[in-house]
Amino acid sequence: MSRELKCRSCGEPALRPFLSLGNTPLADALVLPERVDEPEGRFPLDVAFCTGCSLVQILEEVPPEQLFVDNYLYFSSFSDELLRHSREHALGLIDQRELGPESLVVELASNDGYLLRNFADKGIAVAGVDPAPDQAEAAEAAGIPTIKEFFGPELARRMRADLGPADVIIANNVMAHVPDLNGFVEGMSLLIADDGLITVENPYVRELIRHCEFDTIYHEHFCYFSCTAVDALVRRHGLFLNHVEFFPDLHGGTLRWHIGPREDVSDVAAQYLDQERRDGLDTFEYFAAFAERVDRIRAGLVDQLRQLRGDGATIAAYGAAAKGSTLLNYMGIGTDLVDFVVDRNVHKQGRLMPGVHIPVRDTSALLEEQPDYVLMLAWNFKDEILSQQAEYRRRGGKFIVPIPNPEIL
Ligand code: DWN
Repeated sequence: MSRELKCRSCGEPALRPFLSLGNTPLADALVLPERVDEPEGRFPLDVAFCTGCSLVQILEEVPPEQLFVDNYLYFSSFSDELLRHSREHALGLIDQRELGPESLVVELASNDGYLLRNFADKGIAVAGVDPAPDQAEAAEAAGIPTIKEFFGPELARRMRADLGPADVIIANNVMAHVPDLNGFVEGMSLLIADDGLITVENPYVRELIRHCEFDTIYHEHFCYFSCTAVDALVRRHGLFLNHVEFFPDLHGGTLRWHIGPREDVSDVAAQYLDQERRDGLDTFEYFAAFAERVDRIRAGLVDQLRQLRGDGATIAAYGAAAKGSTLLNYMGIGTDLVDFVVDRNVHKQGRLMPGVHIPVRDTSALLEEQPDYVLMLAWNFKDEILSQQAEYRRRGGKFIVPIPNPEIL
């Protein structure tokens, strides 16, 4: 249900909508073929800017149990690039923080243990938190203790009492996914040690706007963060945004915010905050023209696919990604244009894309069927996928990268 227009962070009735992507199905709720005739939930996907604290957020609030517990199919370990990035992050923290057997590292949204295993392999005590049952089970099977609950102040207090304060808390691609944003941050402030470090990674809203990454908007992502919005959010809970790292190629442009209970703001963090003020990320005007740009992409891509199809070309897609679901549904791209989607995630194979019901197959289908074109829905892993599909391309197959402007490779 659409909630009263109050900001999820500061609580002010100061939200100004700037984009509507229509009523869309849940992006990760891939459909079992035998249930294709059952009604699929569709929810408004409208995005607003808070003129009080600069947080960009969607207006609809789908219950997190429906998003992340009932049949959540996302497993982090299906991307080599993400595994490499995570390992580098872990080894860097072990070195910089001089972590050892007496240390405690907690990851919020630990998924299948893809990141914490880098700490556990070094004998460092770890605790994962993830309510998604299948992912938590996979983590436990890999020897990563995982608490199958949503994180908040109450769980933070229990964890601190049972395990002690955390030397490091890692929260990658989760702070954007929590409806109770203040409860989540308060929980981190309760669990972190006085000299501890919290690292939070999320896509950077500046990159979403710059590269028109509208497809990264879906109901799992309640918020889309700038440094300005994160700074206001954490200070409300006695925490400080002390440093920022930028990863331009991860998920379309990701920031890693270094947050702690002691104020020690680096020059880099100060520069990000200052640059955002100069660029206007704390104003509605920065976001006002985005909808128009999104519609231009829609018109261009759909026309291009229709023209290729009309010329007799065969078209498939790569990546049964949540972003792919947003793009296909917003653009109305179905089996009239795309025959099938391929994906390495075995839990997604054999299902149908939400809403448009395009079948998902194993990536081997690209060589079996050799479609003329493949729409790259998981464009954020472009290099990894192009390298992996060198044989398909050698045989003359071409990829269409839809964002920021349709490009044929
Ligand atoms: O925030 C989130 C981001 C981080 O990941 C989650 N809420 C949901 C998820 O969003 P997504 O599904 O858009 O993420 P990905 O990781 O961009 O999806 C990529 C898809 O492509 C996955 O289904 C895995 C698949 N894949 C593949 O088939 N072959 C990925 C790679 C790299 C590959 O080589």
